[in-house]
Amino acid sequence: HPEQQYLDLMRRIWEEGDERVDRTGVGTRSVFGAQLRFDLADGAMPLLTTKRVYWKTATREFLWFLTGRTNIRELCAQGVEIWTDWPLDRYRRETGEDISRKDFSARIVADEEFALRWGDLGPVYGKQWTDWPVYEPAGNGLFAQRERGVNQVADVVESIRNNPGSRRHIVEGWNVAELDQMALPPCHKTYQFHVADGKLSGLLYQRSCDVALGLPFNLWGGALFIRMLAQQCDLEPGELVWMGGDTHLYLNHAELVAAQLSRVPDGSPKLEIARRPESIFDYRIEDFEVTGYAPQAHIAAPVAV
Ligand code: UFP
Repeated sequence: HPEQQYLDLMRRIWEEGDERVDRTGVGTRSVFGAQLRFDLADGAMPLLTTKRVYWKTATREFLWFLTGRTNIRELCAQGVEIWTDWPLDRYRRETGEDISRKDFSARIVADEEFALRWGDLGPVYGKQWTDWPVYEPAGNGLFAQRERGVNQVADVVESIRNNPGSRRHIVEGWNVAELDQMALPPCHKTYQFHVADGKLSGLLYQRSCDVALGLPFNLWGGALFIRMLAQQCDLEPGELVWMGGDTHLYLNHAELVAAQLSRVPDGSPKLEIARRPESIFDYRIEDFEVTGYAPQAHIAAPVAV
């Protein structure tokens, strides 16, 4: 079963990983450099069956990236709270107010001004993917920012369509000059695409990976990106190649690891895309349907912020 690769990676990290102090103070076991490969033929997706993964939440997040937005307001309005902890943390630090996450999220949705002030994550994925800033000489020895930046996603659609043999089909999140303005520097930082034999494959390079909580989402996102691009470019989906840099398990995920490693993968969930939208930016959540997904129970575990 393809999911066995994920479980083997989890076991290897837990049993052989180096124990390290990390930014969050929680501590991890970690290996450096890892690879997973998933065949996406016939609608197959790397959607874990040994625990329930909220693929719709991951899809909503992905569609939000494509809007270019970086404020959590649109996510909170859809009940997606995966980014809420970062702005919440900052709000509590700067105001000293001990607001609950639920109340904070509700206020972000209800109050646009509040959202503008407190809900923005800085120039994270969506901004870099669709509007990477460009500076041009302004004629006076100075540089001015061009009104529109580079839309890497639109460009990659064009390059896959018009120049499939290119080795430069890349979408990059790691804008060195803006890292310090981001709530979290990109984890799934580089996507590269490759066309061969009528099939579109994608490689995702993730510099830092929480294998228990992040990776199930990131695999879904990587495969979803390939599926949408393949549909837009009239190609069949090929393979998702995932590569991890610092690939780790948090020490407080022991119960999740034990539970998940005792389970056996079963079934092969498939993703159907109901409609072919006008462009890569026109997908809606209703367009995505997963069939054959009967996962084992969700396993909760604490997120390290
Ligand atoms: N992380 C992921 N995937 C993501 C994401 C975060 O695994 O999509 F946004 C995890 C990796 C790491 C932490 O445990 O979040 C980021 O911390 P750092 O920036 O210190 O690597």
